[in-house]
Amino acid sequence: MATIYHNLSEYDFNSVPSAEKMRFGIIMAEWNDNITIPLMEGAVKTLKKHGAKEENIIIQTVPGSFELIFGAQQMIKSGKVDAVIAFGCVVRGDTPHFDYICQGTTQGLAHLNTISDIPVIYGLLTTNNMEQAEDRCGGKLGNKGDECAISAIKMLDYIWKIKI
Ligand code: DLZ
Repeated sequence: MATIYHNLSEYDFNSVPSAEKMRFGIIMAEWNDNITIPLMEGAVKTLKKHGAKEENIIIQTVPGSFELIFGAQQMIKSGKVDAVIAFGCVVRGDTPHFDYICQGTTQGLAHLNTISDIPVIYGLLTTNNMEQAEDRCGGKLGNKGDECAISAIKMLDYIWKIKI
């Protein structure tokens, strides 16, 4: 979580393993794409900064955050990626819809993590307003896309190490 004490883009560069041999799938929701595009761009930039190759980063879109679950599942099934990063942004509205989408998407992505061997990184922003989302996609609290990219690299490194 981003706070005034924690910027989403700050991390210890030297603690991050090389991503040179890693393959990433990024899936992003079209809803609120003023937020999800910067999240995706932040992730791509950070993955490349740590050695990921352009040809090893697949990017796909789905209509809304709720579809991230199915989209991520299909990416896993494709066998073309080692990790999936899912980006969405749900902004609270006047009805309980916000809660259903947030809970459904979160539970769906969590479930994928338990049933497959591929880590699914949680890049869903759930905010009370658009300003809070802007703060977290390259604004004053950094970019959650950066944080997700680092998590993806570290989880793959973790898996590859315990398989040895
Ligand atoms: C319907 C809907 C609403 C109201 N709000 C959002 C949102 O803030 N962010 C988002 O990513 N998607 C939203 N959606 C769309 C749903 O995620 C989904 O695409 C539709 O309910 C169709 O399944």
